Amino acid sequence: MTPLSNPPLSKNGLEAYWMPFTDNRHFKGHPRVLVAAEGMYYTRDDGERILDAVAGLWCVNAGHGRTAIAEAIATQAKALDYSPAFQMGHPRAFELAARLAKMLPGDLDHVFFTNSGSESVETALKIALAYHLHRGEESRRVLVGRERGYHGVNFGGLSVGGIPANKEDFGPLVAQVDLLPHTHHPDHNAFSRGEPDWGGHLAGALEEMVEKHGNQAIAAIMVEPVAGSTGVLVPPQGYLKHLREICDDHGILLIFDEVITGFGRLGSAFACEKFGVLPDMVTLAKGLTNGAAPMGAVAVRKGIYETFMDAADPDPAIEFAHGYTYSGHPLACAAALAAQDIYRDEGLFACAGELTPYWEEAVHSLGNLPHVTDIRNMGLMAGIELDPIPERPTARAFDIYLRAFEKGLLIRTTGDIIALSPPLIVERHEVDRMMELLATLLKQAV
Ligand code: PXG
Repeated sequence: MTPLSNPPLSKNGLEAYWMPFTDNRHFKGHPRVLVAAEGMYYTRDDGERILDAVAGLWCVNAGHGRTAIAEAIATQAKALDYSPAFQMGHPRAFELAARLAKMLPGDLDHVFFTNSGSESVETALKIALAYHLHRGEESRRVLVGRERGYHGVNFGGLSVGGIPANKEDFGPLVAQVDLLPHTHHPDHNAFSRGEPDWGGHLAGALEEMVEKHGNQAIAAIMVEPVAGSTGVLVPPQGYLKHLREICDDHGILLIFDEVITGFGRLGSAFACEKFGVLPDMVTLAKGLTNGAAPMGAVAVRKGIYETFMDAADPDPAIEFAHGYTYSGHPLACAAALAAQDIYRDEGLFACAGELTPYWEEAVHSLGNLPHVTDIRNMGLMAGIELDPIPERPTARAFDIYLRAFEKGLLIRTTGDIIALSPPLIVERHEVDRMMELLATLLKQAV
């Protein structure tokens, strides 16, 4: 792609934009600006190319600058720019929902559209609460999440999320929430490859929660199959199956937040297939459109959809009082359909699976470098944990992030953990380059 011609940004020109999850004051003194992207690379405003080791923000699974997606968006914009989302439809939204329903396992066969992962999370939590109400179990109001879970930034997702720093300025949040313990215990599972063999029993904490809150109190539990944002925490062997069993025993809905793991990240279309566990709902976003348009989705099992349909008045009545102006936006649907064609035609989910052993060897080759205290991986994801600089948590990893950007590598850091999740088109020589650069940076780390 040809970079657009961009007037250089003056310090003043940076000021008005209040940037999300960004140290605005530092950034505006040391801006990092991207102007183009193609394949595995971004181009910076100084013309230098940057190797993308995080698929943008875990979303550009088919690589950047996919012409077919760009053309699908343009064609759609010319034909039908916007269609009201309520009491009306357009063909692409039905086509995309049917396609996702076909891709998803089991009877996860109805799809509600949103515009982001955060909105998918809110939507799923609201479906869970209303579902129990419609079934006459109105006592089920408790929503369960997990420590170190990330479910976006809206109130429901923050409430079931397990990152204290994201919550502390905004309370009171949703009242009836409880959190399971996280599964990351380096004393037992450091340097695991794939699923750690220690920790499956931690799912049993859900059983204890049922006792604590009462038999018909918990509505749903939401977990990321592999926690992404808090540093790639892979579930211990048997953990997710165990959660499923406890949910079945106690009538609790199991929601997998697959905003990151959906669309091939683990070598299968969805993590629920990879782990052989069928959740009641799946939240999606990011790779749905290859990052090319904002879009999210919630897939629900047939019985959930039918419960809403059966519970509503026979006279004209809206079954679920929820939705967004841009639910199923035509441009987003066009982008998503084109992205799904690419994933299918290029067999990208299988490519990710085939490259996984190579990726695993490559990331674990960094294990003996200075400051590295743990490495874990699954599919094309990896977390590299560093010991923090005393009194300055996050500073060591963030310094590596800044120097990586200078040297032409895009990584992501969270706390003192480096997170990697390259586009699924990544090739071995690019994996090698990522590891060479990271090894050099780790050797020079402060
Ligand atoms: N659920 C999960 C599991 C996520 O990873 C969201 C919900 C929210 O999605 P939206 O589209 O509202 O941002 C996410 C988002 C990072 C990082 O580097 C991760 C996310 C977003 C931005 C950065 O860890 N995940």
